[in-house]
Amino acid sequence: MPLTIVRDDIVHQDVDALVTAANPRLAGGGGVDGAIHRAAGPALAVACAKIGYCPTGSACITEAGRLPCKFIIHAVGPVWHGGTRNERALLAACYAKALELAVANGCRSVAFPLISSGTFGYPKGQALGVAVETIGAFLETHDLAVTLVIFDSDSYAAGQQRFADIAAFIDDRYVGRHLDRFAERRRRQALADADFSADCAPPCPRRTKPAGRHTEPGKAWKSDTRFSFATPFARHPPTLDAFIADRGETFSEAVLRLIRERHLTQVECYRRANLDRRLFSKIRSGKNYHPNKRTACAIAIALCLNLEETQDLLATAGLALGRSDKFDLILTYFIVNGQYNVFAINEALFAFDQPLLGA
Ligand code: AR6
Repeated sequence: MPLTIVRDDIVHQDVDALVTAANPRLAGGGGVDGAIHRAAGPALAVACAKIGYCPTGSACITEAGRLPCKFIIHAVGPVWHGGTRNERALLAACYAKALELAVANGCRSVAFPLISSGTFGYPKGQALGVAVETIGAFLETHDLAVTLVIFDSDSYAAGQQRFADIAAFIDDRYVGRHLDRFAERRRRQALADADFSADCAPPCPRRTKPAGRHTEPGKAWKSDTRFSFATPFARHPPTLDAFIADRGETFSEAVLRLIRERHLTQVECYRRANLDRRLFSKIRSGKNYHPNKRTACAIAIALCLNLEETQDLLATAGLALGRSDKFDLILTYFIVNGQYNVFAINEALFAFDQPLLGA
């Protein structure tokens, strides 16, 4: 099930459980804990007092007072001491414990703040990394919708610093594109000239199977999703009905074929894609399902497709990755570097203020 990262106030989240960043005495305080206690009313402090203590690196659960959610999970993160006192492991442990408590209490959805990253001083960029990694690992084996709520612009900027290499990749492409403007114009002109000479050549009845593609024998042009409409027809062109019917593999068919070819289960596929199970079942059962770009790209990531295979899959849905869009460039960056962790990609997309994959 999906992990979503949003910028918001956690008390506005419509979930079964809210996680708060507590201290070991569960005594309430400022930051996100203060906001949750104020919204929940005095009943929350009474429930906390009954428990009395929760060690660092762990979490406990109470009722939610006046808040509309069912539970508040009090997670106690570590105070930052420069990374010398096992802070990373303690932070990961309190996320893991909070997730276990949510599932054990029948929650289907839970929202987290960036624990320890305020009063407790954990560097925000690193805190975000620990949160995404721990929640991502948990979701590989559990069905739970998790929202990570980032409150302040500092956390957001910290995320961007962590992705300096992606920023450079994007800049390079932008700069490259502008510098290459004239070269690109010449290249297009050359292509147009080549097309013109192809049009003058004898008509080609069928396209041949392109090298390295996943096409079934005898169905070469049918599954070649990049069939060019400029390609001349045979001497006897098909009727419009036949032409439309012969449009090749749909997105849903391509996804099911790729899952089989890569020996994945469908559950593995939707979890790796950060997709909701119900959405995936629509793709599976709707032969003509038309995905949006975030969904189609999420599935390409789950299937570990290379760039050409990704473009082929996207093309079955009339989509493509280009060079003029940050979302596309970030996806391209991860694919060409062979990095297929959807949660890490979403962390980067969030840092660059782009829509996330899947969820
Ligand atoms: N919604 C979402 N996130 C928030 C909100 C909010 N309403 N308010 C703050 N944050 P902190 P800690 C972010 O200090 O570092 C308390 O006094 C905030 O920007 O709340 O774990 C407790 O009682 C930051 O990124 O928690 C403890 O004594 C993140 O939440 C101590 O502070 C965590 O900041 C815990 O310190």
